[in-house]
Amino acid sequence: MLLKRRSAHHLIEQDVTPEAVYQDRRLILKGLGLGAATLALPTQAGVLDLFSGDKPAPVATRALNIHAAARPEGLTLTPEEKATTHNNFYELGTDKGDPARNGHYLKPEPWTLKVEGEVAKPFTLDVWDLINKSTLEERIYRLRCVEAWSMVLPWSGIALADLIRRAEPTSRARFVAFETLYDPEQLPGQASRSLGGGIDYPYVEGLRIDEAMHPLSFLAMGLYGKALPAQNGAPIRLVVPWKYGFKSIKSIVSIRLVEEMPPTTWNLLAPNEYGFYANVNPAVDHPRWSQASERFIGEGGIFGAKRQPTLMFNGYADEVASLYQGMDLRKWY
Ligand SMILES: Nc1nc2c(c(=O)[nH]1)N[C@H]1C(S)=C(S)[C@@H](COP(=O)(O)O)O[C@H]1N2
Ligand SMILES: [Mo]
Repeated sequence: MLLKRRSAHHLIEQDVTPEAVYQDRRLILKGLGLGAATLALPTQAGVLDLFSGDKPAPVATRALNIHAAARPEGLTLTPEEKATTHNNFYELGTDKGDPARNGHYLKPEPWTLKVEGEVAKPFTLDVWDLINKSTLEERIYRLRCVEAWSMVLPWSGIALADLIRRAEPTSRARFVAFETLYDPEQLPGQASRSLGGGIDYPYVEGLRIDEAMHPLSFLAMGLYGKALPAQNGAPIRLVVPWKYGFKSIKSIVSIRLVEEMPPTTWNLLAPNEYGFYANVNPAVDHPRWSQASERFIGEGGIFGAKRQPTLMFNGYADEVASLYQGMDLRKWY
């Protein structure tokens, strides 16, 4: 069991999968697909399709009603095309280009999101009703993946605190647990361990309640002024800009207020590498690579990307450092 998890993990957290390996794996998976009857997969066609790589990336076209953020001068945004073709969304494949190619499986409309658990007023949200009837706020946030690349993007959405407050958390609510949709028909990587990078789905994440209520914590429904493309977590995903990208769980169906610290996907997979807190911290190296610098994805992509120093709390220390006062951040990584 442990061995299986380890090897899957090494496969998926490589910084960039060399093209040759990628091509190889596609062939292997295609071969596997031919014998798919024995595997627990949605459809054989689905498997072949998942890694066939010949579907164009779906393009998000629906414009949102947003209150646009000012573009600070001298700030370089990651181009939209980069943000929608270099993704981590293992349910849609483990290579960076897979989610864009496989996004067509996900049907983000209609979509309901439950806010439940330790609350006085649990509710079910019709996400498209919210999108269609609100003016979403735009926020320009840095997102830094633990794999040492970063992007700066204009997200549109609402403060996470707004939604949580509506449910009136009880005094027992100390943490917030998030869950991604579980549906192997829509997220084919969930159909087997190997397709989904060794993860036990659904993908789950969590925050302490004060982190969740912090004004920076954001539920994004748009990117670049348009509804989220599947590969970026349509129709609603979390963005917690001071934490590693994996905290920013995609395609959320449940937000549950809970008493105990909830399990989180990457912590379950490799507890010595990924803790519950997952704050961006240049002083604490990942066990297998340095955290001191990162590559900013701008024009030109990952290989030509500019190296820059990693900032404590991803540059949001002034806003969030106080949340962790008195905590040993080497222990609570
Ligand atoms: N459900 C789900 N959410 C997820 C992931 C995933 O594999 N599944 N990957 C995470 C990781 S590791 C990162 S870096 C970000 C990437 O978000 P982006 O593709 O919009 O840049 O999504 C996060 N959310
Ligand atoms: Mo990540």
